Amino acid sequence: MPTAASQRVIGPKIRRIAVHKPLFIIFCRDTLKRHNMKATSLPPRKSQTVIDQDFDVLIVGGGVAGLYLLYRLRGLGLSAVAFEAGSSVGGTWYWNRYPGCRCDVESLEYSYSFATDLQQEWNWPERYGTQPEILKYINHVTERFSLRRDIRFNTRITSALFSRRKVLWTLCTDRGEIFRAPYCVMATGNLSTPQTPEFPGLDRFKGDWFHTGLWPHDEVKFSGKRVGIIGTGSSGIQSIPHIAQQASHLYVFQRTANFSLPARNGPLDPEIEQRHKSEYSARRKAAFNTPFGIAGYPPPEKSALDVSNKERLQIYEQKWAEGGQISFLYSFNDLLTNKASNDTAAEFVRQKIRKTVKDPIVAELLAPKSHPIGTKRLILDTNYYETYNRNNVTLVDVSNHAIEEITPNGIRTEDCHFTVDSIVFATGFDAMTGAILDMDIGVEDGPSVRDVWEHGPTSYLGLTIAGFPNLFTITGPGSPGVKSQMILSIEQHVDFIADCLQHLRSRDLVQIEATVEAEESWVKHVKDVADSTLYPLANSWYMGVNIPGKPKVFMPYVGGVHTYKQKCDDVVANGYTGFIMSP
Ligand code: N01
Repeated sequence: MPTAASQRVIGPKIRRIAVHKPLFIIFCRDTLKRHNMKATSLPPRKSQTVIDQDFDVLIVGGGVAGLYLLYRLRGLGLSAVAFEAGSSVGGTWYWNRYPGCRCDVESLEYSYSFATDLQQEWNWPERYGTQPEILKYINHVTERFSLRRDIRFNTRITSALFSRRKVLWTLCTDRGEIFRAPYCVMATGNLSTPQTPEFPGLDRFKGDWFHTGLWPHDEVKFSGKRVGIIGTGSSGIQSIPHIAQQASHLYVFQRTANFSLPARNGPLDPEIEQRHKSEYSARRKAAFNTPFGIAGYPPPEKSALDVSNKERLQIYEQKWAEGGQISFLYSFNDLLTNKASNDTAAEFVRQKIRKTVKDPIVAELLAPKSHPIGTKRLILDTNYYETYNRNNVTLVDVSNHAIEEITPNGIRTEDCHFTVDSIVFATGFDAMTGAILDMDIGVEDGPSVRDVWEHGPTSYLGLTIAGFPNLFTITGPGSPGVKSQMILSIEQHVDFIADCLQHLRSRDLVQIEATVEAEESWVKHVKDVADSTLYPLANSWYMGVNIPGKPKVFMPYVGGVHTYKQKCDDVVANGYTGFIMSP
């Protein structure tokens, strides 16, 4: 339960209204019904408990974002509680435990910057952190700053309702509890709703099946087993070489070939680490002046079409040898905006695949042709293409012969049956909006987020949604989050929110809401920027097309971290332009 300190209120204008439990539950249900929200997601009446203590802020999510937000709010003397569906902290790094899971951003970048001692003391063993190593780091941060005590684990938020009259968010949990606070922050992550396609027959499959994004905590052994893996995005491409080493046979079901570059992972050179750490604060600052939020890559000045074939090839070869996706995309200044330039980089990678994979038919199937390179997440791998030279690995092309059903002992495509003992779904996520739309979020006598987002997500800066006061989304759609060094973007959003709450408190204001005009103009800007790039040419999760029925809208802001941060800073410097604040 919250401590006395945590019961402090944020502003003198907020009044706590005692709500009688039965009345409150009726209110909650009826309001949800009015807005056509799913009443079934409310917990059963008899088990519902009003948590009779008020908080200043309710946080949904105990991942990297929720943890830093707890830390910041505590520093401001605000009371907050975070709700986490998992049994511990870590968010994406808690759930994604599949073999080979590691970050595709370098360890020295992918960490918090808010505590100098922390970043100096923590040692990363490898150039790219493994999932266990990153989870260990997140747990370390949690203990170091005593954050665990303000997190309710194994608790999923099912609904959130705002009362304008009371200036109060009311959140219901799947454990039948109700929490209230004037502010609510969705720190729900962008890739936290795993997507398993509805193949007929899965319920009759006699073997084991797993989703990479919901991997068991106990070790999964594939030795001696015939395994089928469906999906060749980042999760599939990272896990395939590892599963292939164990399985008696691995069938890879590929619908779309993806571009992957060698990570060139290895032990972190202590000299590089030391140098990086000695420049940490300058590097972190400089990162905000870059498109992807990572410093150290000089911006390219030339177009891929402005150099000779020989020079272009030399540059690509050098980047290929270095490893890393930003480095590669920084070969030239127009790889993401000019199709002809992009084609040169795409063809370079296709040639590498053809040279690596011995069977020319398999190589051609693995060589991506459906989208410009970099318009889907550019993947980093270790020995991915080499894995197809093993005798125990078969690539099954399901682009023309789709998977029709799961049978009791295997996977049936339109033209063949594959007998397998285990199936791995590396089929991705309902990205960016899935976790938010899984909850019934609404405003009394107003629409729900589901209504407002029916044709695609809308937001002001990816931080707030017009019509939903005192609700914030961390790295939500319309922000550069997923197209950047995620932790940097998370810290920027958390700082924005914490500073905003402090601003309100210092002026005896309690309510903040984005204007419809500001939101419309931002949504248009996000779209215009995306349309000036090649991104919309790919059927990616950025566009929502991986989820049947999801509106096709390009969701992230791709104008770059530098442009975005400047915009946010200007909004604040000009007195929170685009927002209405009220007492
Ligand atoms: O998911 P994905 P992911 N039949 O959506 C296929 C981050 N991440 O979990 O392309 C057959 O990329 C689907 O095929 P298609 C990273 O941002 C980061 O791999 O739709 N196939 C695709 O091949 C990444 O982008 C890291 O035709 C089906 C695959 O499943 C994001 O998470 C590691 C199918 C899904 O690929 C998501 O990556 C892991 C069907 N019915 C993840 N349905 C690192 O930091 C889907 N597919 C390295």
